[in-house]
Amino acid sequence: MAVIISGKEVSARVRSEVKAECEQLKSKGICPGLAVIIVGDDPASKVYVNNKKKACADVGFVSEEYALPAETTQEELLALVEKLNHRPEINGILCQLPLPKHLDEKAVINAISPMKDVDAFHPSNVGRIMIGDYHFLPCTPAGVMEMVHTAGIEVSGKNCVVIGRSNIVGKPMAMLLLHENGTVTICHSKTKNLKEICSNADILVAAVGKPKFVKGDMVKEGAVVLDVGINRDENGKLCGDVDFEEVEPKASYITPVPGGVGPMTIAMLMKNTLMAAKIQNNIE
Ligand code: L34
Repeated sequence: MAVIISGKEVSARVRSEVKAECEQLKSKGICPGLAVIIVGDDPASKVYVNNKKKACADVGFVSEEYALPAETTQEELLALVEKLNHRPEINGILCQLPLPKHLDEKAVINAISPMKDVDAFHPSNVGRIMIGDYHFLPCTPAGVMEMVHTAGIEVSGKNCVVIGRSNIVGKPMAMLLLHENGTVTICHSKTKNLKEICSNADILVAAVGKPKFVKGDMVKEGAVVLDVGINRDENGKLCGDVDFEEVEPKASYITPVPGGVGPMTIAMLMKNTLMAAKIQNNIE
């Protein structure tokens, strides 16, 4: 029987902290502002962006949504980013990924001013994370770490296994675990004996993007299992990268999907936007 780490509860606490700090900033005449760009009509992206908008309203930020048609050109998108870079009342800029295929994600990420890059996807922010000298952490891995800290889980000296090596989750996730002195292994589609490596993990992070990929026989008794996936199963129901039914009885801690890492991603975005507003107004 595992302890279920509720992303709903932890994110509510983080958001209430952000809200309190936002009130203090407002008393100084500063109101954090976040611009969210979404291109096309991917239904999942729409849900996530809508959740971000609601979170902004909840903590007291101003948010602007730019819902652009799927046919938007690279030039139009870059022009919007450039305009937002220059607006002082906008502290954070986020372009929801994935973008339609004809658009160049890398170029868009590069165009966002690093100080407004609340996703921490810009190469200069990625480099800063690598050397441990950063302002922002990418929202999803930071959200996972926040859950780990809240549950009182010690990372130092533990065998940490991250399945998945994306720039957005897998790679920065491994780096954050390393910063806390975990012994980190990154697994991916070319990894041999994946099952054996996973079975040795004290802390297992699943960021594969495949429904119920992590089965009970891949998990050590008493392991901490952190599920970053959001997929739909054969019945169209939301599920993670972990087969919760099989894994939960073996784990000591586990995060659910939904109500796990997803809400944490949004809470950490609020935290980053608050930080961006403080830095841009020379507070702290
Ligand atoms: N630029 N693109 C950019 N930044 C990000 O941080 C993201 N991500 C990922 C996709 N693209 C991005 C998100 O926002 C994933 N993601 C995200 C955000 C919120 C939720 C899930 C993923 C979320 O709210 N999840 C809910 C369920 C939502 C539902 O009903 O479908 C949950 O409880 O997990």
